[in-house]
Amino acid sequence: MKKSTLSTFPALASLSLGMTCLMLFSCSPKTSETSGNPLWEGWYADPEGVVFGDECWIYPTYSHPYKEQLFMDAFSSSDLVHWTKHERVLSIDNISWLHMALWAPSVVEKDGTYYFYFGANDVHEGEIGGIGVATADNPAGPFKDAIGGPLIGHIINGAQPIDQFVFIDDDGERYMYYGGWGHCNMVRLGEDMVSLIPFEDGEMYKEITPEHYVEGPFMLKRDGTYYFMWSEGGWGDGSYCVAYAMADSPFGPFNRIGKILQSDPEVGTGAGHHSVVKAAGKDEYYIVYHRHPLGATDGNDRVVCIDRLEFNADGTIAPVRITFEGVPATKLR
Ligand code: FUB
Repeated sequence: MKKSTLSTFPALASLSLGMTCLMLFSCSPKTSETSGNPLWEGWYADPEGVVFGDECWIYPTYSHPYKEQLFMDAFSSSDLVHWTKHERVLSIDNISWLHMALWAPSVVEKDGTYYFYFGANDVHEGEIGGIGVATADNPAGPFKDAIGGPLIGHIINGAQPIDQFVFIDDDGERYMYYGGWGHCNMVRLGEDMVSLIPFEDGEMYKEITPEHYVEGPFMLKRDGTYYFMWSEGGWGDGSYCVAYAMADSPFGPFNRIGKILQSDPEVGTGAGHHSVVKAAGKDEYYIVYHRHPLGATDGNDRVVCIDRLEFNADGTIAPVRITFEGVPATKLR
């Protein structure tokens, strides 16, 4: 796997980034003080931000036609401003049943192993595909298929098996929320992280779909409250956005409170499919998401951005202000 430092891009790359900015009228060059948005050059979407050690890692979908989505790159940073690209951390080379549409990673570390969950093949019932899992001994991979086929390969409760998010609760319980086509299920992962085990009531799949849910679930726990978030609208246009619910349990009920992330006609459109990272020891959160630059013409013209996620005094989430500046240099550990 190759590695390149984006902050030392050669002149040609800067020129091409400048041209792209000029054409799309909607990105701001990185300064040493702020990250700028988008965070780096290229079409990427569905970013999963996660903190490993003292670095923030972002694993996005390669946002190109389905047939070209056969690998994933990752990006790491120790200050949210300077990013290093890690090429092809997961690819068709190590997943025999992948043939297109590699989507929306979720990556967690447990006992020194990194587990990379992904959606593959835009699967329909009767086809091979769905949610898979690959492992590596470091966050840059290369990640290799852990079970030789999908972990979830069927349509259960109407949910396409894509867009998984893995959440480890404070008591060590491991849950996966997933689902496209307007339905969201949760499952329980075994201690091995590569198998499903029943819930205490014997169920394997629980449907927890909130009102207006489309895809892209994400869970954040803060001060004992479970903040469940998801994407609504259509990912290819400006209707895409993120809404949330608050609950006392990882099982919900998840009653929709309202939108927190959406288009800003002055900045970008279709902001959605996000994740959240937290600064250690501080009540400080950052939302990582994709949006279409102003002037974008194709649904896959999606770029990865970061902005602050803030809470109101009553614990609800304040609407996110999407920016060209991004966030200031920050140590997450
Ligand atoms: O990038 C592919 C798909 O687009 C994701 O799985 C959806 O959530 C949407 O963002």
